[in-house]
Amino acid sequence: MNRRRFLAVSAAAAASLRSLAQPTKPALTIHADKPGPTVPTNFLGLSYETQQLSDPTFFSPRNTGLVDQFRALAPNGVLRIGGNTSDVGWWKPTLASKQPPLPANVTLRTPPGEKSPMDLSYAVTPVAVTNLRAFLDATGWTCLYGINLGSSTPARAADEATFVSKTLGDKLEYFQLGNEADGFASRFRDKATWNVEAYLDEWLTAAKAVRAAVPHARFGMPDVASKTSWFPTIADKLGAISNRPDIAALTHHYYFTGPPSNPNATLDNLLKPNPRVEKDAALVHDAAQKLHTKYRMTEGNTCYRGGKPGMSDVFGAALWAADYCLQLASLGYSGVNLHGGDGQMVANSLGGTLPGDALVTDDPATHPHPYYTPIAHIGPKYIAEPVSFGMKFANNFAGATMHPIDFTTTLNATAYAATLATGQPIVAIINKDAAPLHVDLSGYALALTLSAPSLTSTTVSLDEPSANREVSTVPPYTAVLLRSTRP
Ligand code: BDP
Repeated sequence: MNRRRFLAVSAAAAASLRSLAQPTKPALTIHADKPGPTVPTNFLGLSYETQQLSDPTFFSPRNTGLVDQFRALAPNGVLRIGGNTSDVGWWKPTLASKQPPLPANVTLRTPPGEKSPMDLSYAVTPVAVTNLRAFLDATGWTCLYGINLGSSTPARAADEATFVSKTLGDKLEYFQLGNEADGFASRFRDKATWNVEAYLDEWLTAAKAVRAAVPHARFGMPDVASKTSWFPTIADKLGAISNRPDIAALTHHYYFTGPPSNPNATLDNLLKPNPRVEKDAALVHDAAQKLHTKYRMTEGNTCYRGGKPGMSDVFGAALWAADYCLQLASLGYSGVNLHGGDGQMVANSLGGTLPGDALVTDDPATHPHPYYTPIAHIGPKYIAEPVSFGMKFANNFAGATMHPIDFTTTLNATAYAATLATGQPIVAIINKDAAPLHVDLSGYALALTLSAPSLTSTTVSLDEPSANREVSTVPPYTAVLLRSTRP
């Protein structure tokens, strides 16, 4: 079965889920004879601001609390380094190096209420990259490395790429040049002339400079914030260039909603079926096919501008993350990176503040910063936040081959089916409804339950059952993983 057909079947399954012709009994049919996409073993990832590298002790094997959390989340995930701060960092190859002036193509703008982007600039040093390599070795993870395109030059990008490539070696999956270039007109470029063609010109010049210095360099691009409408043009224009730089993946971002003050940023909306996900998937899938490459969701989360307290940092976000990651897997994505990190770094990516702080009624210091981060840094400790439990649940599909399903229920629930590399069939059922979901799936036993005392709970459980048992009911607001008991 080709991917297009798989997407069509998935879309049909989603449509039937919302169907008004509601049957009395939910029905789940797994098309086990139809292999869909295989989920890469390094499907799961995290996204951090490049500015984390301004502190070389952060991504370091000595930062054992962080190392432990990465390892607990996934044995071989992908750390994406980028975000808004990647376009204001500068490469400082030696202690004596001075910050270079802004290149002539930059029209600096400061979004209202923010600090000027260049007031937030910082240096990336060789020691930070060397420590990053050791951190990747300690965690078993690899890296997508973001380099400044917004306020730098191709020659500087090539210099940094040379050191990064040499130092990270096979821990480097690929480079990304520029973060969310579809938004450059609000900070770095002339509004009148900035568009997908202008971006491609600049990107190609920088990517070719990097390739001249690092001949085997590979790239993820365009890393757009929201203009997935750029994909058809990118596929056409790059497709016509025979010696184009090696594109390892087409990449885009996705935040469910934002900013935190948006009244639509609610748990109720977060958990509803979301047609945007399939729309973006169809665009990136078609473009990737034309360029014979993969596609990855390299940065996203529940609510942009740092997340929303009470939505991004509670159990509802865990159910969202489990469902979203598995939906992307079923749609053929090669991976997903949810954004987070240290509060100050994400605040800097937003001009200096986290607007979610204004919505907190108790001491903001007791909350994770940013509010959506999968791994929080509170005091000296690194803490697994609800969203990371949903990711971990989804990661049980790493290495598996997805199957199309027909799932019909009157409730707000989703299901995903796959065959593990070992040949064992698995099914995830995510009940996002306030009512219990009755299931009739003989030959499957409970393997894992993702649950919490309530949707707004800040503590989450991911439990293995003590005894082998079939499941006839998925409780309200609960996700279960089932494994086939048939040999
Ligand atoms: C994205 C930026 C990232 C921000 C995030 C946010 O790439 O740097 O931290 O939004 O708004 O657009 O939370």
